[in-house]
Amino acid sequence: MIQKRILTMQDLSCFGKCSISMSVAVLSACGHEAVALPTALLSTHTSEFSGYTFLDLAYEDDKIIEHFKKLNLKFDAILIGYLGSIPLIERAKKIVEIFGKGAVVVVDPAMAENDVLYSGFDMSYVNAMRTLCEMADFITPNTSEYKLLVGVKNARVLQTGVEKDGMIGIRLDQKEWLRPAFDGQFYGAGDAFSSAFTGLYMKTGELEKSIEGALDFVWGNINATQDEKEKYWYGTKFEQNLEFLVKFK
Ligand code: PXL
Repeated sequence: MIQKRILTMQDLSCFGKCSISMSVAVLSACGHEAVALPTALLSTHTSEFSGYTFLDLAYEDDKIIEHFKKLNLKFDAILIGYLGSIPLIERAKKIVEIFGKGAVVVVDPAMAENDVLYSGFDMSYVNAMRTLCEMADFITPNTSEYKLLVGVKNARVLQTGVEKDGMIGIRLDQKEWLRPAFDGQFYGAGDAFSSAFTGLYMKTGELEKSIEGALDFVWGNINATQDEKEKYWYGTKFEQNLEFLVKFK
């Protein structure tokens, strides 16, 4: 297998099984070289935790981008996840402008859940996110984010968390892939999907197979977590399921 180099740009939430720490693990399990560009440093993710710290790294990212430019780094894919501020959305757009040519660009517009914007976001964030999404090849909004992004042009839309008759899954155009749904909220499932989809797509080059593989990975993570939901209320037990991605062909 030819190894691909994938830039993953999202926050580092120290505790919480999501974002960049999960993304590096997932992309590596798919066999790729993951280049981690943190957008913000938080003590935890922002869902259900209170008192979390948040350091915006936009100015540091400018210096990192300049250094990457000097090194003439090239990426086969760019995956953009949770950003955290409008200046960070601007940095993500800069990344796509500078390094996006010839790369597959995936944007997970992580900003809302259950029709509520994540803590700290407002409509100006949503509008800025729309302009970033128009620069992507693929976007992976959940149903709440999908509604905020109606009318976005250019990107192909992999809608996550699509629910139907006790089933849940992914929609692309008119096609759906569904699995039995679990009760409750599983944080980081969207992050796992966007990373696994990017990793598997760059591994196989096959769109539908990669969607299905990423969905199976996420479903397996949730299945492994549901019995210990009290203990792992903040994220999913994805680690022992990484093997699925290693073996995926
Ligand atoms: O899982 C999405 C996510 C990523 N990063 C941070 C978050 C969230 C969701 O709440 O708060 C910091």
